[in-house]
Amino acid sequence: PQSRVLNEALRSKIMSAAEAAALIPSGSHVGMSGFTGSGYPKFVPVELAKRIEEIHNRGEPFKISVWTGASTAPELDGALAKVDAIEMRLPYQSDPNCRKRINEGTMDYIDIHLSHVAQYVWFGFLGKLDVAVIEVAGITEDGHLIPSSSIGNNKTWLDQADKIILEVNSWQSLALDGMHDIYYGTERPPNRKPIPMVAVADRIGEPYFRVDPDRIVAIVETDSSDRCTAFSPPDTNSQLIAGHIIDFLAHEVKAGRLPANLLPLQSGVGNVANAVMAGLEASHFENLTAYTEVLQDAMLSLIKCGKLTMASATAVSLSEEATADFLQNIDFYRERIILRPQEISNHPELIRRLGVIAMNGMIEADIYGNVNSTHIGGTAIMNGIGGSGDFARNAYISMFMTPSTAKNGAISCIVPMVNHVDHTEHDVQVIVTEQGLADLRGLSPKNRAKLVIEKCAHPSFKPALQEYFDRAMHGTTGLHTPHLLDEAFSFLPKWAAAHKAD
Ligand code: 0RQ
Repeated sequence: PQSRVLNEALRSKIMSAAEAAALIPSGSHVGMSGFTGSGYPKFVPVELAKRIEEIHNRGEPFKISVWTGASTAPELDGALAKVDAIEMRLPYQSDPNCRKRINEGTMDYIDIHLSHVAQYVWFGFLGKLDVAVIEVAGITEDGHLIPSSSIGNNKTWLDQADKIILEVNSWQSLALDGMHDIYYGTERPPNRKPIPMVAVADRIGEPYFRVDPDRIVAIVETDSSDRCTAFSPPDTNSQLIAGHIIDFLAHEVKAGRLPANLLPLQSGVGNVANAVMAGLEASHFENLTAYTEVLQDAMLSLIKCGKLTMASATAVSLSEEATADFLQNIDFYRERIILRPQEISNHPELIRRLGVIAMNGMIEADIYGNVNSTHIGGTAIMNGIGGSGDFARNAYISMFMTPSTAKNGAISCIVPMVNHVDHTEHDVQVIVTEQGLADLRGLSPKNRAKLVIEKCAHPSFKPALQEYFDRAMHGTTGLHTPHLLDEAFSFLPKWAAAHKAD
């Protein structure tokens, strides 16, 4: 196949993945591409893991810090975590090997709002970025980079890194060209200007990444598919959650608080979020738009059937089946999808201005509306906050959803007090489980508690939660947010026992 490195001068930098991996020294901060299993480098991290394992086998230390857009795949997080190559990881992961290392204490992890990452690097808060390893779909004759299936923090990594390694992946469609919108107008305070976007469809940037050719130290040609994780078909609980959300949205339209075609939708990661989008396809809503970070299968299907007219995201993260459809009909989708840097897809200014309706998954919520999206048992990380906080705090309406129980009904996902807080009661307006939907807007803490217990708790935990709340009403001095602090984390024996069993 013909090389996708069209720039003459850059061709001389083509080398093998092993040669490129050898250019990454121990102790480096390495910014890699990748967002929710798409657009991550697929060869260099694997070769780097091999090299690090050999070095470890000789008894010598070698670790790097890995910064990305969001989660990646077995070839990146998996390969490096397995050989204990990561000193520090940020800002999001969902890999089983990474998770294990973090929870056993052999890898450090900083869980950061996804919109903050790029600016933290520009501010110098995270130290110097030494190396960037970025997957692209091609290099143009004049040396510009055609982004691949995710953008994430790539613009910042390319601008900031001392050394740049590019993976040019011919699996990625060259017809992606034109789908991206890279905004180069972000400045540091005090020189920041308003971001000139007032509608989801606005293009405010350029189709390509600019890059300083002198800092490119290696180009590796690859041909390998994205992670393409399959979604499970919506189960009963997800369908019920979707149903409650759709009824709520219809009610908001009737009440005059939302236009008939709603406002731009944001949908989080995972099966439940995907099911809600699938539910919208069967609903009466039309002319919808999305301002989100990840475009999953059900959203693609909403575009295909014409219900979703425009979607902005930072990554397309599709199953194999949906990927085939995406690639086959890419000219159609290119007119309807814009991929942006994550600092723009998740920007508080834009989320607030556009009036985004945010829908994110959670691990648990408490009766007062605080949400835990990241921790199991208060101490172990699951994935990370991702973009949920960027959207929740700035949304027009912010919803969190979960089945009412986990682990085959042993654990209640509605608890007296969350054992880790990601989204405070101030950022959470609607809580949804398969049992029902609690609209917490305009309610005091005590009225929120009554509604969350009534609408969202599973019947097998409802009496215990109600009893906790009733006793708290008489057992504390502060009746603004009544709690029994010595019982708040362990009042349900089943819940406590199941956590211990984990
Ligand atoms: O674990 O598979 O081992 O049983 O948590 O739970 O029900 O499969 O839910 O896939 O929707 O994920 C919050 C993790 C939900 C996700 C979270 C266990 C449960 C299972 C997953 P098992 P489900 P989902 C934009 C938005 C943060 C990032 C975000 C997430 C596993 O939505 O990572 O929102 N969100 N980003 O058994 C013990 C409980 C539990 C529990 C669930 N109460 N106690 N275990 N589980 N509840 C996208 C990006 O930022 C990229």
